[in-house]
Amino acid sequence: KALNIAVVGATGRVGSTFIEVLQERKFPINNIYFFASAKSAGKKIEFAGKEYEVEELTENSFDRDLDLALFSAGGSTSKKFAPIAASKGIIVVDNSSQWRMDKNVPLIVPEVNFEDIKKYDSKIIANPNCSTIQSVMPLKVLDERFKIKRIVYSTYQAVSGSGFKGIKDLEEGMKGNPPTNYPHPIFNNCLPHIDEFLDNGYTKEEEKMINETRKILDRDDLKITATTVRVPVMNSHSVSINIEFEKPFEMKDIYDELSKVENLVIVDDVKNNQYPMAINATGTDEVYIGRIRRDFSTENGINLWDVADNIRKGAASNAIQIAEKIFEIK
Ligand code: 11C
Repeated sequence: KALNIAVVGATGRVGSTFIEVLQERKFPINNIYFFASAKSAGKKIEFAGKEYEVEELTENSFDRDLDLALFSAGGSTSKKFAPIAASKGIIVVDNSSQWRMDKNVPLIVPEVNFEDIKKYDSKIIANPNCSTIQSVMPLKVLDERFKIKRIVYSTYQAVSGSGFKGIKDLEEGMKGNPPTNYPHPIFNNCLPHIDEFLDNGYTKEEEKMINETRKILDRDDLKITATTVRVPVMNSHSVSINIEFEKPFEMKDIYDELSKVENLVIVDDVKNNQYPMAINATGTDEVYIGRIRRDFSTENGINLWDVADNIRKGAASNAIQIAEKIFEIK
């Protein structure tokens, strides 16, 4: 059945990728509507060879025959409007951080924990943070087999994670102009600072990675720490993941488990300089892992390097994959 869809935040960085990915994946659409703030209302969007006008999002926007709303317009918009859409029976897949840790809302990466959706009675489904999505892809199978004891995340995150304003700071920085989004230049620099600082010294991005990983793996007790860093890369996040297990393992078993995960691609041939890189991940929906090796500093540990397109698998594509599974498309 073809669906009636709303795209909320249609003119943003993720919104424009929703539009691309829906077309690429030939998502079955009957009617589609595009919403944004008053500032962007009236802009034109081309979709499947037809021109559409962006409408201002209001409380009445969902008073029409809709099956699905894809939201990526920030937390406060999702807070106000996602419950309005849900109250009208519309499935909302929300890319903001607003509902992720709500105990009544599932937080889903389809290849990892889609079945969790059945544990909730919620029309709102939360899409995790980009760096979390790509990081949990290899973790679930390893946790099931060897039981994870502790995780150390160190991220190398692209400027597209900050939307068009982050991209602009890097582009302008390359021309010698000062930043207007980040507190310091991002060109020729690394900023150990993503999102706001909390009183405990961590950033919100680090807190999201810790809390969301625990929820997706269903391991409230899991020890996790994270340092998240903005690097001068246009697109695709990279994450160094150090994992300690309760149980001993052979490296071959680690590879065997990882090779079972759908859409997780192992690129690990160091003799030929082959490992995952941001420039190769960009424009794809897979998550790439490599540099998989034993951590000799501890009893049962490994390190790996994990790369994905943060706007596609980290946001738009993951949300659309969730919708495909809910509506049993493909
Ligand atoms: C970044 N991870 O790269 C952020 C962007 O909670 O959805 C996504 C923020 C979020 O800056």
